[in-house]
Amino acid sequence: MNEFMKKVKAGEKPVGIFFELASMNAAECLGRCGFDYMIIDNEHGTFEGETTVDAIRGAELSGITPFVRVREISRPAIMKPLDVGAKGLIIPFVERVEDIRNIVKWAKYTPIGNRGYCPSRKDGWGCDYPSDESMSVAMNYWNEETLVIPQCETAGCLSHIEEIASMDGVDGIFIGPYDLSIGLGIGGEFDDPVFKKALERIKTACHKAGKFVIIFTANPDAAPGYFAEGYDSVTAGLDFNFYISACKDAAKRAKA
Ligand code: 3PY
Ligand code: MG
Repeated sequence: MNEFMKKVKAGEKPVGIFFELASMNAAECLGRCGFDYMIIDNEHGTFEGETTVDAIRGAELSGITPFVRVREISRPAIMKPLDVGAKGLIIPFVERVEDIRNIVKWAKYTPIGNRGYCPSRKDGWGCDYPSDESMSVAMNYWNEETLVIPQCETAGCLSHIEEIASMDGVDGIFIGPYDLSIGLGIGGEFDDPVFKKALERIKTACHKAGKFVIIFTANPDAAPGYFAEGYDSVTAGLDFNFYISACKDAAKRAKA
């Protein structure tokens, strides 16, 4: 079973981080910091196909689960990170139920979707199949092993969240608070009751459908509060913020 899913099912409260720095040495360092997963950010970060696969290798080497946030809702943007070894996809800016139908079609093999089949890096170039019994055994294996996690961060997605969360092929939902607040016309006003009600609606929809829900915060100290409220996972920050603040602090202390 997918390592992240295993932890969610065991109630272990996995914590992740966005990986933006795009240095493969940084990927290896991040794997040694205690996070459960890192999200290689193809939306806001500087990654391309080749740098994404190297970051996945770095994550694998240091034992942290590699997720990829895709750049857009298109077949190549969704299929390629899975073929090179991502264990889950975060899909930004979903607005319609139709978007989810396409995402599932491209990310899950038949009978759930219609993902294109080819041996690739994900299965050791065809040498590491979980079973040599049949293609359908392999397809079922990968459908479970690679998670589809659309972001709820638009008013459109929020208005259909009950339907979206219950769709076959959607493993969980990732809340993007920045964009969701903008979409609700209250950018950055995270204490606004409208925003809080939206979060509650998403969490309830996910749990009613038996799906997990992840929330992002830039502040790691907020994570325990989110776990207490019942979120299954928290993505607690962007790597460069920690890098900058630790380096600034080191320089300041050295010059004191
Ligand atoms: C958001 O808050 O909009 C996100 O996508 C988290 O990075
Ligand atoms: Mg966003």
